[in-house]
Order: sequence, then C-alpha cells, then structure tokens
Amino acid sequence: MTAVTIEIENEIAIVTVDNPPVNALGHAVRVGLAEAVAKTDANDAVQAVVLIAAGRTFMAGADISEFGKPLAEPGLPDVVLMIEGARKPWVAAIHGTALGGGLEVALGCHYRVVDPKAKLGVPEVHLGLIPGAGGTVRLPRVVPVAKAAEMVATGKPIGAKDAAACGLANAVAKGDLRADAVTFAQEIAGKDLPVALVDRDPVAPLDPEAWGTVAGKLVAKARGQNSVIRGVDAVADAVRLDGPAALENERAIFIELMEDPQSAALRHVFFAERSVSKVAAIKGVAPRDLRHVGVIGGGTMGAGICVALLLAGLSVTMIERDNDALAAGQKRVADTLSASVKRGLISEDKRTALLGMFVGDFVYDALDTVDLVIEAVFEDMDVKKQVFAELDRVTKPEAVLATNTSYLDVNEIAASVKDPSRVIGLHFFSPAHVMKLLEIVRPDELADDVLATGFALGKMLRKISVPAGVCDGFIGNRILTAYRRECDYMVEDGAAPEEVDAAMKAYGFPMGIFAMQDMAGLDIGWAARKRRAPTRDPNERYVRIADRICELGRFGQKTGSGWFNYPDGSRRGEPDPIVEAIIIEEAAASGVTRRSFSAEEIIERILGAMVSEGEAILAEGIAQSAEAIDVVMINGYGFPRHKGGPMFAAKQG
Ligand code: 3H9
Repeated sequence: MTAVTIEIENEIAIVTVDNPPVNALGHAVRVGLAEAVAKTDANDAVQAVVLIAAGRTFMAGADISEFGKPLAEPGLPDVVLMIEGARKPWVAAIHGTALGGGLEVALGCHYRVVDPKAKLGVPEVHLGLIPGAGGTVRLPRVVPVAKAAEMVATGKPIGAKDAAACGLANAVAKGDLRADAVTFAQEIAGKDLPVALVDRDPVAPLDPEAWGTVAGKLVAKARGQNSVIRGVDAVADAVRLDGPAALENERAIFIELMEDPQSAALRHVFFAERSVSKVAAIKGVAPRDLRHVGVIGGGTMGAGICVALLLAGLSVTMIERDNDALAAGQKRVADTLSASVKRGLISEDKRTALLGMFVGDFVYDALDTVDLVIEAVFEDMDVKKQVFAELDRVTKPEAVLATNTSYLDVNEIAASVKDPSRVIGLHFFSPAHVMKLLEIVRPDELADDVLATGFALGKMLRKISVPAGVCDGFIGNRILTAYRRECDYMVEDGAAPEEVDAAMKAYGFPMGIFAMQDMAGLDIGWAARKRRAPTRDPNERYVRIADRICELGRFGQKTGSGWFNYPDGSRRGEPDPIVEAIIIEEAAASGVTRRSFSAEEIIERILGAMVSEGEAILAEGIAQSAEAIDVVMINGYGFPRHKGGPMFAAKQG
C-alpha cells in the first residue's frame, strides 16, 4: 500500500494520505508528502493541490510509536515547511480529526476547508509535549494569540464552526468535502499565493497585562504538568520572535519536553488506555443486542448512569421503590440534562428527545423487554440479592444483569440467580456520565458474550473499560483501601490530615485523600469496615480515627463536617480541633509516639502502599496488567496522569 497517492483532475492534484487507522504521520507518509510537493511543483499541468486523507480521519498527528527512536528524515517540521514553500497553493480538506502534527500540516497548507463535523486541535500537551512542527508559531499567526495559547495549553480541539469563526478554517464544506475542496482550489488557482504564516505578524496580540491574565489562568490549571507551562511559554515566545526564530525556539522546547520523564509517563498512559480493554477471551465474540437498558435506583449513581446511557442513544427505564423516590430520581436525570444544556453540551431539543427515551416505574415487571439491567442500589448484599431475585423473575432469559457494586462479591450475587452466566459487574464512577472509567468485573461463571456486551456498552458510553477479577474492591477500591489505611497510619503517627492532603496535591492529585473522603461521604467506607470487621486479622494494625469521626455523625461535606469542618455550606474544609483531639486520643490509646512527616515521605508511603497492593492484585490475576492498574488509578482516583500511574511511577524510581 502506498501511504500517499496523487491523482490529477482538471488541473487540481488530489494528494491522498492513506495510513490506517488514523493516518498518523509516520515515515512513509512524510516521505510521500515531501515527494508530492516536489512532483506537483514540477508538474505544469497542476494549478493547485488538495490534501485529503482516506478513511475515518484527517491526519491525527505524528506517529507516537516512533517517539524515542532515531528520527528518519524528513522530519515533520521540514515537511510542513516544504508544503508552505510550495509553488502551487495547497488546500487541506479536513474531516474527522486534524490533531497535532495533522493540524500542523494543515497549517503549512495555504488554505483549509473543513467538514462540518471536523475537530481541529493540538493535543500534544496530553503527551507531555508541545506542538513540534510549527504549531505554536503558525497558530497565533492565523488565530488570535489568546485562542492559540488556549488551544496549545489545554489541547482541547475546536469544531468546524469555531475554526471558521477564529480564522483557522477558510471554508466549511456544504456538501461533499472533496468536491467542495476541489471547487475551492479551482477558485484560488492562478492567484498569488498568500504570505506564508511564518512570515506573518501574530493575530491580535495582547498587551502584557491582558496576556498575564490569560497565561496565568492557563498555567493555574497545570497541576505541575510541565507541558502546559512550556506550551504557554512557547506561544508567548512565538509572538515576541520572528517566525524562523520562533520555529527554532519551539524545536528546542519540544526536544526538552521529549526528554522529560512526564512525557514518557503520558505516552505510557496513551498506549495503556488503548490496550487495557483488549481481552483475549472476547476476541471475535459478538456482544448481545443493546437498545433498552433498565437501571435500578435513582440516587446520584443510578441517575448518572441513566444520563450516560441516554447520551449514548439507549432507551432507559428507571426503577425505584415508590412514587416519591422515582420522582426524585427522574428529577435528578432531568436536572443533569438541563445542566448539560446550560453548559452548551447539548441543545434543548436534544434534551427533550433524550427525556422522551426515558421512563420510570416502581414495579420490576416494567423490565420484561430490556436487554441489560444495571443495579445501583444500596451497598448491602441482602438488598442486592432481593433486587436480583426480582430481575431473575421479570427479565428475558438472555438479558444481561449487571451490578454496580463497588466492593461486594459479584460471584455471590451471580450465584443467587438461575443463570449466573448472565451476571456481570459494571462498576461506574460518580458522576457516571462524566467519569471515563468503567471497571468490568468478571465473575467465575460469566459467559463470554456477556463480557463482550459489557465492553460494547463501555464503548457506546465512550468509557475506558478495564477488566477486573472478583475481590473486595476490585482494582481501584482495593488499592484505595490500602493507601487510605497507610494514610490513617500516618495520621495516627503524627501527620495532620491537611498535611497528607497538601502533599498529595503538590504531587499532582486534584485533592487529597481526606478531602476526597469528605466529598464522597464517610458512611460508605464505614459500612464496609464494619462488614469486614468480623474477618479482620486481630493482629493487624487498625486505626479507629475514621470510625470515631463517623460515630459523631460526621459523614463529610453533606453533614457539614467530617475529617474537616465545612462552615456555612462551604466546600473548602478547615482543620477541626475536634478531629485533632480524636487523633491525639487514638494515638495515645495505641501507644504511638507521634512525629512529623515530610511531604516526600508522605508520598513515598502512599506510593509504596499502592504498589504493594497493585502487585498482589496482579499476582492474583485481578488485573490483567500493571497498565490496567495505572489506568484505573488515573481515571478513577485522580492519580496524576503525568506521573504515569503508581506502577509506572514506581519503576521510574
Ligand atoms: C504530534 O503530533 C507531535 C507533533 O506536533 C510534532 C512532531 C515533530 N500515533 O484512540 P483510538 C492508534 S503528537 C500512533 O482507539 P479513536 C491508537 O494507538 C500526536 N498511533 O481511536 C490505536 O491503536 P490500536 C498528537 C496512534 O477513534 C488506534 O490508532 N496527536 C496515534 O477512539 C486507534 O486509536 C494526538 O495526540 C498516533 N498519533 O480516536 C492524537 N493516534 O488500535 C492521538 C492513534 O492498536 N489520537 N493511534 O490500539 C487520538 O486522540 C485518537 O486516536 C483519535 C481517534 C481521536 C485520533
């Protein structure tokens, strides 16, 4: 297969890149593009060039799998310069996603025509990098500088409408993209070439004060990620320097970041997130039909799951125990969709259409036609078993029965129905319509096509689905339990909860473990500890501080206090002398001599606890790979992505 082909139609050369799956700009594509410039320049029959990509997307970036290996010439920056310096006008015809190097190639082209559904962006920041083929230099010379900085620092792609409004796209296709791009090319053929972007002045540069505000806001969100900070620097430099000097500067920053351990970590996560949902047992296994889903429970989790399912285009029936609970659950769904309208994520018409696919009932018989049911009721084995007995009675025999339990034994739940092969664990994270992670729990009797259905659902919901074996807490909550225990030890031994939280935030977590528990509510963990109490090893160290806090009815933010105090409904917790007194009492009762902890030691101890539990999970086959553990901790528990996950971080030392 040739990665780049040229056809000539009515004096327009159509250069097609065909490098599945995402037309990454690997060596063969770069060579093909360089040759295409030379050939079309030399061909007098060619008046203009349309650059288009075959398959599902325009070029989605440099080939990440080539990173870290010796560069095979020509490099991408040179290819972009060749296109920009071509004697004939090049028109990029963009569909799907023009990302990273893909957008940089499009910026080398003299014009851009985009499909209405196309997305354009520079997501290098998510790989710990900045655009390295002129993106930070050409973007602020075609779109306003503030917009360019935002695109580089957030990596968030923009849509066609936005691209046209800010100057990135010259036209949005009205019909067939290729035909429209050819028409565009015919219109500009023979006219003077526009001034190359590198030779232009920046668009709408900001005065120093306004720039300070824009840059400050972007950097504030970096959470210690170097590529965000250096991306903002690169755009600032690109505005200050002339084009060629800015290109050199960008290259230097790109190389600096390529050698940064954060980039190695982020590239590890990129491939890990794509490999974790590949499960040998379901290769080639067809999933069961999925159109209509039942959800048991309309609490925060149940309602969030309903919203996620509706947004994926599925019909949903919610079951609650009585009219009032059902009305409250339905309101939660309607309100969440309203919030999505307010945030511009969906239109009001879409919300109305989605609510048209959503019904509720308080009798289980309403589930007689569903293809899948997800149970999201209280974490109590007896309650779950009652629900599954009802599901066994009313659902069609091939319907998949899923539990959203976060700790309970899915084998025991499965054994409670006639056909355990149709029972699976689907562990969502709250808010279920936002969080990317889905743990797919595999009980012993699970049928392969039910497992395949779990993954098919994950794909429909655009989740990162990670298979997990049955154990108390699966992958994520089991590791959470282990490192929370370690944090409890440290607190009893002398670290204040706010010191532990501050150390975690400094490492890159969005919040510390104690603030997180207060946000999630302390009662669920308390119930789990009480459940485990009879089987707990009496010789194991047990810290009673959290139990004592719960005994006072302090369940976190929702009760106004927990580990911290939340005066007047504030969401920012303040250290509380009552908690401090409990800690000191418990330390004394345990005979502990308290001492101080440095932030480094706190993080070391947390990582150590995560890794030793991770190793146990691997040894027991609960997780398929260390990558799976990293992906779970990053996407479900706030582990900083740029550290690569606990297992990766531990290997780096
Ligand atoms: C860059 O461009 C640097 C330049 O500025 C400077 C250079 C000098 N390379 O995600 P999917 C694979 S940095 C290699 O499941 P989707 C992926 O591993 C790059 N492989 O599909 C997977 O393989 P497999 C900046 C890549 O439809 C398969 O393609 N660009 C690349 O859900 C399908 O991927 C980015 O960061 C790549 N660049 O989403 C964009 N991209 O099947 C990264 C994908 O073996 N890519 N693969 O598991 C994406 O965001 C998504 O893949 C995309 C499609 C949205 C395009």
